[in-house]
Amino acid sequence: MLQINPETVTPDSLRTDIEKHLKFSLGKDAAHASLYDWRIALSLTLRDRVVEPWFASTRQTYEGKHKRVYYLSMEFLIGRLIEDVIINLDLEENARVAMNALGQDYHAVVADEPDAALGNGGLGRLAACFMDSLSTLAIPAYGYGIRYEHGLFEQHFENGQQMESAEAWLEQRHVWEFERPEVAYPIHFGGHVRTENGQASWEPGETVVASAHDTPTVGWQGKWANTLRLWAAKPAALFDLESFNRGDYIGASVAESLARTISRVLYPDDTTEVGKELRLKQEYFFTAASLQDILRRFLSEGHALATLPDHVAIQLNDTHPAIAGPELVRLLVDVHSLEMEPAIELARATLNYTNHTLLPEALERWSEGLFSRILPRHYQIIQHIEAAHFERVGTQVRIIEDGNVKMGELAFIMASHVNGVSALHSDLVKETVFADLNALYPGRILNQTNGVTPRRWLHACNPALRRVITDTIGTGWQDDLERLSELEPNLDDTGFLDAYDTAKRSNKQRLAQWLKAEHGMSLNTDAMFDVQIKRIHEYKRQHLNILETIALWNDIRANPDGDWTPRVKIFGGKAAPGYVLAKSIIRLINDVAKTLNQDPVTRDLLQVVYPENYNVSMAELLIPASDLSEQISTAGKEASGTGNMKLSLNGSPTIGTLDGANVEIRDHVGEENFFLFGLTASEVEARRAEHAYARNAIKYSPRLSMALEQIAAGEFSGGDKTRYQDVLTNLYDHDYFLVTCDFDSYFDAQRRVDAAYRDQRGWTRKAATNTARMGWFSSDRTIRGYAEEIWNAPSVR
Ligand code: GPU
Repeated sequence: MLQINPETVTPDSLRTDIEKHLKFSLGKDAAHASLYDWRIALSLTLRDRVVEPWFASTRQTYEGKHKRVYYLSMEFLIGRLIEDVIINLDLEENARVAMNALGQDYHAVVADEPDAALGNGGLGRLAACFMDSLSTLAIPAYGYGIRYEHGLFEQHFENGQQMESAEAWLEQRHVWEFERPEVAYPIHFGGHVRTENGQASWEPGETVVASAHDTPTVGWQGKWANTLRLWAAKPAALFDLESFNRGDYIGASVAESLARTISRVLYPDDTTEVGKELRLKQEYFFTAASLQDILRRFLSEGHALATLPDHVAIQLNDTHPAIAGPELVRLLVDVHSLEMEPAIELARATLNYTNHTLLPEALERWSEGLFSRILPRHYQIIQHIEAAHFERVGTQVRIIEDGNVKMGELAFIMASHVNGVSALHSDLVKETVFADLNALYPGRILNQTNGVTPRRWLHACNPALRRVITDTIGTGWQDDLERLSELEPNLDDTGFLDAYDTAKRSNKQRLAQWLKAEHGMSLNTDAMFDVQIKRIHEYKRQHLNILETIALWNDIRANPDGDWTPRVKIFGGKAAPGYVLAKSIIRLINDVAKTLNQDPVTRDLLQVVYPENYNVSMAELLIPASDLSEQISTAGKEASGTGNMKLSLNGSPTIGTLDGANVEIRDHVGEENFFLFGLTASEVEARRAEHAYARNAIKYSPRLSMALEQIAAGEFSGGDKTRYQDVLTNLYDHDYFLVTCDFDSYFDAQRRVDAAYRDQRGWTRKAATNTARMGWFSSDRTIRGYAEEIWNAPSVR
């Protein structure tokens, strides 16, 4: 294990290197340097200090012949990297001093970095937290994904409506990566399969090149660093001169444009299926490149192919890389001449699959026509996999059915272990989507409850609370988060609670200042900050929240001098551009905000704010400032949630349903520190079977009826009675997510929150208890679970 040389990290040495980079890497002198120049110079200075631990880790893995973990994911939602590196190398203070000495504002420099938004939401952010934990735990690992030229779109509001524009993070120099032009693999598509003497060979129609870009991911205290390897698509030959000479000017650039398209843009769909040819090509592109790279590294160490699972564990992040099964078989059979059956078994022993949703619309399936046109050889191999599976279990759960290739079934059958992401979700995976396969392969499905990295989601984003914790229990909790339980004896200590409260207040001030400066919004910082931040989706039920807001507004207006608890409702999140109803919900929130915030009678008691373009960096400001965490999905629909963990950890009790990881959070923090409401997963199923359940719920809830009538009357839409027809029809006639049925229970829970918040000391105690009891939700614990129960890949330490 490498120890960082203390001489390379003093403020003076940092300053010297920043000046050197400014001059020699950027060609600027201090007098003419922009904020951007300073940021790049600081980043390069920091990056230099990651290289040694990175080399040392790689060397140690090779020398010790350690098993490697490969995490294949379409998304890595890493956000800004500068602070990650500063924190993990413990350089915060020295970097600040160095920048000050250079006349620069450290915070402004850090905030200049664009977010790397290479993901949509929870699934992508989980992958980023896992990379942090793998490095902190010194488990040799590679993350493999796509180097999208454009990350998740930027969101703007026009008249309250979501508008999207292309995100362009790579227009600025991406300093953290090292381009590896020598690491490049051909990736084929289309064509046909020729069979001669029983030997199949794939004669592809198109070829692009996958080119590697490596970002080191350094763990806590810089003791270990792994690699995030992202693939960019390049044309196989820059220009087809032969076509050009024949006069086929368009044909001459076809290969080039296909290549440029593949890694061009992240699909902006969260838990909904895409089903587009380009998406299939993206999935195959990065999976095939990663597997060639894995096999090359494995063979270079001189191992026999039969020992692959002893040295390699591959984790598939949802079904997006599920083509890894047939692709690995193809490499073993067509390239390395293994027989089909042992190749299937070897691939299966190496692969594992994580399921992240039960929503039927998210389960990937490809039409046989499309699939066999793009990947004809894989189509054949899947038929072999299906045959081997029938042979083994006798019954027929099919991979190819009704004209579709079903990626969930493929991933399951080709995995050693399948896991869900919370206890409830894993049980439901066994009982619902994979009930048949679970019976045929008992024991294959496991649970690994998600977690979050405490380095970014407490230490880095919440310095005020970090200090209170360290003053109370000392340091060391950052990589041993269960030590937060040592706060427990202080939960009745006035001095501790005062300090905790002061930290929360300063975080609320910090957020208010930022919202004022960046979004022109003014917040009452004495009010409760009630936060719902996540993708906009019917199952997450932002509309339940806004309906309750309208009902509360009505109650306050009816009795303005009542004993109200002032609140600011804060929303953040994007909708998939094609998700019409989610976009209506966004507009409704903005319309309600406009109406309420103008009401002189209520605006100090109830305010609604929805800053546009929610992203990781905004989350880092919102989460520490939150008082109440909204986790209000329809029970059975949220696989886990991870925002729920970040908010609770940062002292924001949850109002929520028994869904996903909420169940386990409530078990840990105690039911008195969690505001539970709503139907359970099994009650949801039963209620849906009842006749006219939504209309009945509306009829018997005067508050809900009134709120819906106000929307219908155009009260929030300048008299326009049709604007929210889609939302209303949905709730009256197709309320699949049971917003109407959970409304009263939610409204009552919110009033319990109001009462609890009025007891300020009692509330601070609840908030602090949440922090003290959330240690189990570190992604370090999650990764230990994967390492022991799935990968059999020990820490090198
Ligand atoms: N999730 Br599938 C996504 O963010 N995107 C997806 O495409 C799929 C799942 C989320 C789940 O909705 C969330 O409950 C979970 O916490 C997260 O994955 C990580 O497991």
